[in-house]
Amino acid sequence: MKFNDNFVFGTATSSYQIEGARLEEGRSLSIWDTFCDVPGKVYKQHNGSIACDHYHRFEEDIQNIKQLGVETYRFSVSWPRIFPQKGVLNPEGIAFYKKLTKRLIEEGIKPAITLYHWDLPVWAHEEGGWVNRESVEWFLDLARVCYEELDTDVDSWITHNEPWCAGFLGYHQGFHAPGHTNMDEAVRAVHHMLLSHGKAVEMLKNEFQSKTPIGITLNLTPIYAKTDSVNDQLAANNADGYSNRWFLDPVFKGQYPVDMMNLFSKYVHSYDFIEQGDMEIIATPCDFFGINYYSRGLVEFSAANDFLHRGAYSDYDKTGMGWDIAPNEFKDLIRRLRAEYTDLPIFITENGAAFDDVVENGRVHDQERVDYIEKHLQAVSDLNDEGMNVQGYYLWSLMDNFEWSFGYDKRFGIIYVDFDTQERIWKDSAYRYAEIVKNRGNQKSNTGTDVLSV
Ligand code: IFM
Repeated sequence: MKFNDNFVFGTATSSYQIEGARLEEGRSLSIWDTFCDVPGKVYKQHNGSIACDHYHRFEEDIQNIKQLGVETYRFSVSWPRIFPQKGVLNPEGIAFYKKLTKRLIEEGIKPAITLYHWDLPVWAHEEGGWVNRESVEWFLDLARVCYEELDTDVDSWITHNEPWCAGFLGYHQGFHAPGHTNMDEAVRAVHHMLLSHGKAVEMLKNEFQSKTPIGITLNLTPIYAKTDSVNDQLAANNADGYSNRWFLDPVFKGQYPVDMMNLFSKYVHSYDFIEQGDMEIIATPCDFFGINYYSRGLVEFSAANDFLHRGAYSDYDKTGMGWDIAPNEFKDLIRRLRAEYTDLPIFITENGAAFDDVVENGRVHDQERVDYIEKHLQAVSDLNDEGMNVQGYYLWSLMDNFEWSFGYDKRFGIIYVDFDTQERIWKDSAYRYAEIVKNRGNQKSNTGTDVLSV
C-alpha cells in the first residue's frame, strides 16, 4: 500500500462513547443516558456515565493521538453539554470543546468535529425528538454556537454521523435510543436529520461565509443477493434501498427512491412531512463526503420481513461483531458511489473492527485487527490507484469505548482501556497503524516493529 503526501490519516471517537462526566459542569441527560437505564436495552445495563473518562483525561488522550502520528482527530460534541435545556446555552459545555480543540491544534492535530453523533438531549426527545420538525431549528441552534465558537480552529465539520443508525435503529428497529419501533416515525426522523444537515451546510457557507469544509457521514453497506433468483434480487434491492439509497439519493439527487417510498407506504401514513423546497435543501452541495465502512450485507428473500429481505448465511471470516470482513466489497462500494452518486472528495470517516482482546504481560496482540486494518487500507490505496480520490482515513476507534447496545462488551479501540483503572494500553494495531502513518504505507507488514521500539 502507498499513500501520497496529501492523504490524511486520523482516528475517531464520539462524545457519549468516551466522555463520561454525566452531569458535570452543567451537562443534562441525553436519550442514551435514559435508554441505558431501561432493562434489556444495553448489554448488562452498561452506560456512558464514566466511559473512558475522557472529559477528565483528554490531555492523556491527546498525547496518545500525537504519538500515533495522525494528522487529524475526529470527535463529536455532546449536545446536552452545550444546550442542557431548550434554548439555554451552557458556557462550560462549549468551553470544554474550545479547550480540546485548542490543545489539539497546539499539538499539531487537526480537529474534525461531528455535530451529531446520537446523543440527543432528553429535553428535545420530550418534545418529540427528531420526529418533530422543530428539531431542525434546535439542531441549527447547536450548529450556530459551534460555528461561532469553534469554526476558526476546526479543520472540517461533519453535520451528522450515520443517520441510518440514529433514524432506523433508533425509531424503526428500536435497538438504539430512543428505542421506538415505528417506521412512520423513522422516516420522519430521518427526513428532519437530513433537512437539518442541508440547513447547517447552508448556514456555515452563507451566514458565516466560512471556508471550512463541511460534509455528512453515512454508514454504507454494499448489499449482495444470496442467489441470482428474482426473489433474492428483489431482497437485495430492498435491503440496498433501506440501508443505502434512502440516504444517498436525497443527499446527492434531491429525491427519495420511489421504489422504497412505495414499499414504506405500508407503514408511512403520508409523505406530507416533505415540504416544498426540502429536497433541494437536503441536497445542498457539500465539500466532501464521509463514509463509514465496516462490512458488506448478504441477503435473501423473506416474506416474513416487512421489506422482504433478511440476512443470509455467509462463510466469510467475521469480526467480533459477527460482521463479514469484506475489503473487496469496500472497493465495489466506492466504485459505485463514483459511478452513480458523487465526484466529491471521499473521506473514510470510520473503519475498524471489534475483536475479543486480551491483555498479556501488558501487551495486546490483536493480530486480527492488524490484518483487518491492513486489508482495508490496502483497498483504499488500490482505489486511489484507480483514481477514486479517497483523501483520508479515520480509524475507528482511538480507544475502546461504550459500544452502544453492546456496552463495553465490544472493543473497537486500537488502544485498550481498562475500565476499572482507566489505564490505556497500546494494542499491536496501534503500533502498526503508527508505523503505516509514519511510512505512509510504504513498507511491508511487520506488525509495527520500528514503532514498537520507540
Ligand atoms: O461505535 C460505532 C460508532 O459510534 C458509529 N459507527 C460504528 C461504530 C462501531 O459500531
